[in-house]
Amino acid sequence: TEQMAAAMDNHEAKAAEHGFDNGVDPMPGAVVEAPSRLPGASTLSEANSSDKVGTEALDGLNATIESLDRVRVDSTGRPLTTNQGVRIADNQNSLKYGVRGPALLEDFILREKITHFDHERIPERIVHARGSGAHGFFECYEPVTDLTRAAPFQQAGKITPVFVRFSTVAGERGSKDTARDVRGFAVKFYTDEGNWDLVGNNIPVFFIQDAMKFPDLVHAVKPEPHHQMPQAASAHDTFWDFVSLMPESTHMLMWVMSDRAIPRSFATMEGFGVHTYRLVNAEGDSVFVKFHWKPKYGTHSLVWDEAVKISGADPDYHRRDLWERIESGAYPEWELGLQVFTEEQAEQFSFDILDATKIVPEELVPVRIVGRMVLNRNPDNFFAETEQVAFCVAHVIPGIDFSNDPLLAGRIHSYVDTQISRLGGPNFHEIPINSPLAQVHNNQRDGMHRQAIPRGRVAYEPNSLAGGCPFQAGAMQGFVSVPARISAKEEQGKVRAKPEKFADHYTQARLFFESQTPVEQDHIANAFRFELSKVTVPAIRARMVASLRNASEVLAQKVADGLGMEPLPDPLPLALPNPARPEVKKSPALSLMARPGDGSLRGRKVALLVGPGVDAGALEQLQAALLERGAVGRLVGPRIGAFATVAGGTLDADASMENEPGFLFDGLVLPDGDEAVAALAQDGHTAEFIKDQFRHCKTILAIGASRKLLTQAGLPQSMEKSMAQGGTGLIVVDAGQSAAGITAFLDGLAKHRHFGRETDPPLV
Ligand code: HDD
Repeated sequence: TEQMAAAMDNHEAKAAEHGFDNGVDPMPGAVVEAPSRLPGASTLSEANSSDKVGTEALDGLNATIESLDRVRVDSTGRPLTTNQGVRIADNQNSLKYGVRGPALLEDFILREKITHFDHERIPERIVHARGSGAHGFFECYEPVTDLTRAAPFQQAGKITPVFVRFSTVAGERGSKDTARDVRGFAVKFYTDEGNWDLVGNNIPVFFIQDAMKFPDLVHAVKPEPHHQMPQAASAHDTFWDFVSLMPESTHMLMWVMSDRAIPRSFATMEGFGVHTYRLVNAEGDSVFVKFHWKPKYGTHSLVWDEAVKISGADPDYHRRDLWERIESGAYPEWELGLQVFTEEQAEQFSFDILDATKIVPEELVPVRIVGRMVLNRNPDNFFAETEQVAFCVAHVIPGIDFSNDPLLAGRIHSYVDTQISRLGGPNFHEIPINSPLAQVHNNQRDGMHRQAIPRGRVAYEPNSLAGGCPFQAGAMQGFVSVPARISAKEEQGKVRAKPEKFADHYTQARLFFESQTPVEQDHIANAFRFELSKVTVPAIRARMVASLRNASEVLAQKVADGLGMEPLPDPLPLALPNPARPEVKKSPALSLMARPGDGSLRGRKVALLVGPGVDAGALEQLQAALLERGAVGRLVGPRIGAFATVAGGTLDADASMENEPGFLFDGLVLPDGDEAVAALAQDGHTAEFIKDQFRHCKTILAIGASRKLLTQAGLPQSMEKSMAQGGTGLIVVDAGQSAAGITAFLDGLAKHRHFGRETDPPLV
């Protein structure tokens, strides 16, 4: 019994090491304050449901927090130890024979430290290496039991914890956030019935139709193998060589050349499951479904010139934005929508629902909103959570099933497979961020890094020695695949071929382009122009323009003009000369402008320029007004630090024009105060700051004397006049009218951009 008591004591102390404060003082006199979470990190509902649908979730403990507490380590007040728990007396000096003598091989402390360090990198993801993650929850608005038995959709108010990772595709782990690229949008639902991973993108279609082409696509877009350039960019020969030879990629290219590929924030992009999946209800009836995430804050993007500049000044732009939104309580939020249709409906569509290069237009099948997802907790440790999280398309739960999409089929294999080398073996499901909240019981055994200690001598089934356990759950509780029949027409047996409608490569590319607003169409044309101008082989440029002619003559002509290409090359021959007539010719839902969001300013950043002798009044009012709306107003000076104000007070600038250039802000306020304006006028950064804000169509407010900074920056006088009335986002007011100016500024900021003043090439 004594031995047992000692063992128990030891056990409790062990738990304390991992952050459970059980009152055991590890070092006499040490002050132990071991918070199990970072201060300020938010938590969510204690019970597994919110009180009321649509309200803020309650503070308290959450299922994922508890399960991860098991392994959280907090070293506050603890002595340094080896990995064997041996306390280390000296962490400065290796063990030597005399102070000037040789280091000794027996120094197990040095060797352990260096050995661990030597092995602290793991392979980065083959694609989507650059990413950022967050915890949160999914809340069901209404039971969807008629369509699915999937656990998250069974009751209104049901809360399911999630972990989400956003990513770029092509760049390496340390590459810039604002590359032109697709964004990954991967959601892990820790449901009562096992983990469900919805591994999607911010674009609802894909480049290719068959997984057979995925390695080719990735090899084409990644840095070229001989010199490993360019990093995180599709603007190079091999990418355009490949896609111009693969007309099925044209629809996706339209999306990737649109502003969708340079989002302002992860919080302002849509998410899509891309493939057609199935929902299955308790009776076993199934329907097809497409998953949509609709951002509460609307869809907003950067402009290209801005994205390029941000990648230099803040390569972590999206990561920082996500982190700061969560820390400040401006939680990113999306609604989950389902597009549901039957097999019979699908057979009538002009496109094939197994083709991942096609959408189902929202005008054809409306999106039914069934819940929301809120991200409200930053990870404690990037590596342990965001890097080690393993999303697998094969992770589905009862109530969710696959379609026969051939791209999806390859993905079902690829994700589990890749984790085995990336995370070092088949037990990656035991890494805490990946382990389900649902219990795991099976006869799989051993392998690298096994954590679980299965008891008993039985690791097979059927068995009598363990009473037949673990036992098959049966059709009522277990996962049952939909007994889908291949349609009667398809009795060809094994073939390497595609259905006919897959050969319509252009109808939906045209639909996308023609559904954009003129500004968006211009941006698409300019993006093609930019990317193809980086292609060194003229024949590749010509082939791409030849392909675009099949989607839109207007677009092809614009791109050709931008490339100095004359005459236009003949259109590429069509694989399917007479495609079925599309149901929808214009889909307004495809425009970014269609989703302005809730009109709030949450998560926006505004620069308030200051200098010596600044008039602080309006700036202080603005800062308060912004804060109230969940936005941040930062004082930016010629240098950081305090500046005396006209009224004899001080304003403390926490940013300088050098360390936070203008393009990092969503809006700009220029202050009144003759002396401050004179000081700003002498600093060359000021004109750059204003020009970038102007060029990127952001809201600018100039108060009183600062009007002359606009002139100095070379902003067109004519515009200034026509803009004085507002509407174009450049607001110029006299000192006495600052209250009206503030109101107009906040309204302008809510509109995000003022493309009315955009010109190509830019005026300034
Ligand atoms: Fe993929 C990662 C999304 C096609 C093979 N993919 C990956 C991630 C996302 C997607 C979001 C990152 C997950 C994370 O954050 O860890 N991928 C997509 C979408 C696709 C798609 C929406 C088309 C509809 N992917 C696709 C195909 C294949 C893969 C066709 C292979 C046949 N994808 C992978 C992968 C990755 C991956 C190699 C790399 C790292 C990982 O899986 O975990 O297995």
